[in-house]
Amino acid sequence: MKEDIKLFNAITEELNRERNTLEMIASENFTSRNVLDVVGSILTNKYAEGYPGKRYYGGCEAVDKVENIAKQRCEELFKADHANVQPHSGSQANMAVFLTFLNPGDTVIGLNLAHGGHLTHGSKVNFSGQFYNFISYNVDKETGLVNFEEIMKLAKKHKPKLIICGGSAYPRFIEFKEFRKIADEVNSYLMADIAHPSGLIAAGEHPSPWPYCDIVTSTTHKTLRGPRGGIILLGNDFKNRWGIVAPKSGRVKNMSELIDSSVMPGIQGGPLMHVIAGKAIAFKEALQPEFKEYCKQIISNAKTLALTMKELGYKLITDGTDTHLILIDLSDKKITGRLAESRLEDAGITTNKNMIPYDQKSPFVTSGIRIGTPALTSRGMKNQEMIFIANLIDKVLSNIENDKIIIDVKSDVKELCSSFKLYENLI
Ligand code: DSN
Repeated sequence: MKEDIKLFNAITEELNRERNTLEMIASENFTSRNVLDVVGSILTNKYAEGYPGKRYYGGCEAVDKVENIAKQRCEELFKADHANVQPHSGSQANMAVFLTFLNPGDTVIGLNLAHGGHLTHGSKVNFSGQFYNFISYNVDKETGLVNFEEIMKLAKKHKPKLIICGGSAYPRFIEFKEFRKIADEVNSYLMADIAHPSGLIAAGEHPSPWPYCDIVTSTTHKTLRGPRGGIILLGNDFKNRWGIVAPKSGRVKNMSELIDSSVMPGIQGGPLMHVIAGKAIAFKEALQPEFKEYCKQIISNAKTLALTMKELGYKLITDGTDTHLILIDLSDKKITGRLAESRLEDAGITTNKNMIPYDQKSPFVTSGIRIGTPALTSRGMKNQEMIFIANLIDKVLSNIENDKIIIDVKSDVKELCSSFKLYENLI
């Protein structure tokens, strides 16, 4: 590897960045060394289109075991009737669910991207918004909370085939039960995209989507702290609620087979067996009692960060958080999200600019930043560090043009990072 000096240097640069800066992007995390090792293993060599015992290639005996281990651990962790561990990403997981439940042009209701939803929940620039008739629901202008009256009205008017709950920048618990009431009222399938809180859900620190949701998708690399990838989970109550009726006419397989065939051959070819092995490790790690403690600390850290930012005079969407993420409204500070992201990065604090609900600015500029605590908590940081970090963030944002202060903050950040070692024996 060291012979490929350009690439080696780029990877080393990234390792140093991860070690010496505060990673506060709410959707990022640091996997364990075991996950890293397995994702870099020889499993990347193997083609294994199909599923264990039913592959289109020879030599799959060992990788069949890997996938079965991952699937069983995933089902145990999330108490699911069936898990598909092959989606390459959360977007692929969502695409496979749409292929299972919908025909092109069918109506779906999902949270507006600008209000905390996700690209694949109907954005016009995404396949979801182009293939299906997505109707977006907004959060309440005053509270920033999902407005169930509005969703009920939209559902009665548009009679969706599928309702989606969950998103990428919603700081509060997803209220699965309330969504179920609406889905029942209009006889719609209910899907939860738990990409952000899945680790918290696995740890019992966020309400469970069961028994309310029919189908659940997630990524594996956010609060769940696994490798980059996706999963699909089928609820135990699906059969009770819907019987054996296949969602799309002419397809009479049971639901688990339908989901599997939507993933492969529906939208993907060969699974990434090295990543599936990494998922298996992450699921096992998440089944340990320490993971529950970790998730409790993620939330406690986020609440401390939120409270301190509020005390420092910042407005938070929904006035706080129940989870790992906080959305800061900078509109009254006369700073754009873009400038805040850039100056915080200069100071060694990595965040992302983010639209706030009813934002007047474009997605490239924005009026907000999103911050989160999963990665810092993985490094071992606790509430005391969160108070210190909130003050550093404020120092940057209150002195946005002052290079001297930004350099001082960068040095404080580096010192803090040096007390919370990351990937010590790597390279
Ligand atoms: N891009 C992810 C996030 O940052 O939340 C969602 O896919």
